[in-house]
Amino acid sequence: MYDSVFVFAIGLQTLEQSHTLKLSNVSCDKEQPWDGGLSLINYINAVEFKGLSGPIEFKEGRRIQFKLDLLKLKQHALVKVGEWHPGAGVNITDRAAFFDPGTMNVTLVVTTILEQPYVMLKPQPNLVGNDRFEGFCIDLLKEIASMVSFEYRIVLVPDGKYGAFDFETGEWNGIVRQLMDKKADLAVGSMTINYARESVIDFTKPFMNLGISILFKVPTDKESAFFTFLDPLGLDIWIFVAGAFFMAGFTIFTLAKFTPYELVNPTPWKHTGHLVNQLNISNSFWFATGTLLRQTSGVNPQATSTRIVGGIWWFFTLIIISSYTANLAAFLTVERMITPIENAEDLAGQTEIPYGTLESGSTMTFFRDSMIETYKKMWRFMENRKPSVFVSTYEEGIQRVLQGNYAFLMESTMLDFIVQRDCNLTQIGGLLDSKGYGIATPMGSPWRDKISLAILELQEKGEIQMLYDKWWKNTGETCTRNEKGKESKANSLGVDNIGGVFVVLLCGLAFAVIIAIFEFCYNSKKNALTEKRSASAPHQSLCSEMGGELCFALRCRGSRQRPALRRQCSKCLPGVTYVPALLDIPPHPPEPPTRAPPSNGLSPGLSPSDRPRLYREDHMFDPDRQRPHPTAHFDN
Ligand code: CWD
Repeated sequence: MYDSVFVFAIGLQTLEQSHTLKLSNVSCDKEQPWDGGLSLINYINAVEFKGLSGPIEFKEGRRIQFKLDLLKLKQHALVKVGEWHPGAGVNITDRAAFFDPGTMNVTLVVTTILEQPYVMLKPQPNLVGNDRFEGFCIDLLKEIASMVSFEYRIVLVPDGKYGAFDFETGEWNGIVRQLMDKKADLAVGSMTINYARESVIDFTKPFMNLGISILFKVPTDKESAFFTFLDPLGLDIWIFVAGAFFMAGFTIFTLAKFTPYELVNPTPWKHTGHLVNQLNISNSFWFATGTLLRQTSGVNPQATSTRIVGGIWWFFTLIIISSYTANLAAFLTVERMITPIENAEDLAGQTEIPYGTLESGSTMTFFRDSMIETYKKMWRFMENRKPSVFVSTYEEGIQRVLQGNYAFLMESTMLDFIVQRDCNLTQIGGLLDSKGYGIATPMGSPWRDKISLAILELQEKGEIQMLYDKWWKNTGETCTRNEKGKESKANSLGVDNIGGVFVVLLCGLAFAVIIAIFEFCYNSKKNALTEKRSASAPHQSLCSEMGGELCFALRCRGSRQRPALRRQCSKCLPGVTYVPALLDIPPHPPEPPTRAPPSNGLSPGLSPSDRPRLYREDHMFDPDRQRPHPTAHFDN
């Protein structure tokens, strides 16, 4: 400035010496230049002298032959670190100086606000200055100050507010106001970076990420435990189990009726000749009931097909009962929370439970400025609710939540800190938004970039995470809540969980039906062959044999005749006892002989001449399972 005024003065003086200076009024509207202007420019261009900024010389109206020094503000002085020439541009002479943080002996005023665990007052009363404070942000500030090299003095914000724009007064308040008025150089705390603030103050890179969430009191009302025993299985599973029970009972009953191998001697110690199908309708369902309830029923299937049904039903009941027992244990031990609200939409959709935020904080402005319909609705509710739902400190918000019937919308980092320490409080739903905390500076502060670099370095080294662990996890008494509590809320088992066992049951029943058909065919064929071989019996075809058997199985009443073998249903009551057909057996069998039994597996005491008769008997009663006593009495 000095040199330029001097150049102007010399030019004007030279002009005055050669011309008589005529001063005239010049109008801004009329584009009429001052007559002496051109001469003055020419005299200025001709000036040459050594000024403060070096030799001064002009060519075509531009200064030539000069250079500018590049200076760096160090602790006590400005140090030259390079030069700039009009033609050559910048020439750095001290590159290291750009990376040297320097040790400027400056003391910055750091404004903050008390908030656990970011900034807290130490309990000792006689502390002064910065020593009065502790917390996550205090440790962070200490680290940053040593990296960026500055001293600091912590002061609390007078109005105890973070800072929000008041539309009525058109003014900012809180920490933001302090920075705007340059009453503080930095603001360290849980200061949320948002658009409105960025337009009046600067923020460093975020050192922590968070979002808004809902703090609510853990409900104490427990659901009536009267019918809790039904809860482990879903309604659909109960219905399917009932269906499976009837299907298994009915299948075993039908197959038992159908298969010829289900007949047993009810008095094994004495051969009366009566064969009984134990699996009548009531016994079949009693068998299914006993198995389902892990008890015995006294009835045991005999045929392969009915045993398959029994086996698959046992497997089914094993899975169902095990699943039920395991889930019942979960239902009885897991604390079941019946929360009236599950998320922000639930809050917005009701008016019974008031909800609010911290006053003059970014959470409040989030709802105030949001364009999302749900949040707009929530803001209208909060704004109009009387008494006010806003709180001036977050502690007040927590107290209101603990008193019940109030939900506090707060920042997740703080919420985590609180719910880890107070088992009566819980988080509802997820995060409503995503943002970060940063260190705030006045607009254009030279400290911002340096602090941002320091924050990035601390983040990469994991030091911020270590500070987080120190202040969130390793301090004070924490609530020993089951960490998995929220997820381990016992849920009723549904088709998705155990539906497969029903499929296995159906497949098993279908397989048993196939086996029963096979048994039926096999037995019919055997009967037909046997009867053909009998000299005294008329010929019986396989089809008629099968028809007869089927008819007998389906109707189970009256009697039917076979040429050589006649079976008759003597009773069609439960526990059907049918008596094998009469063969040509003498009413009084021969006296048992004294000789040893033959090795052919026939009944002892019968002579070889008895063999045809015995053959019939073997045919009637499965030789492997039932052999009538020679004295057996057969119904006719
Ligand atoms: N703040 C807020 O708005 N809500 C909260 O729940 C907490 Cl804990 C703090 C202040 C916010 N961080 C801000 O910078 O305004």
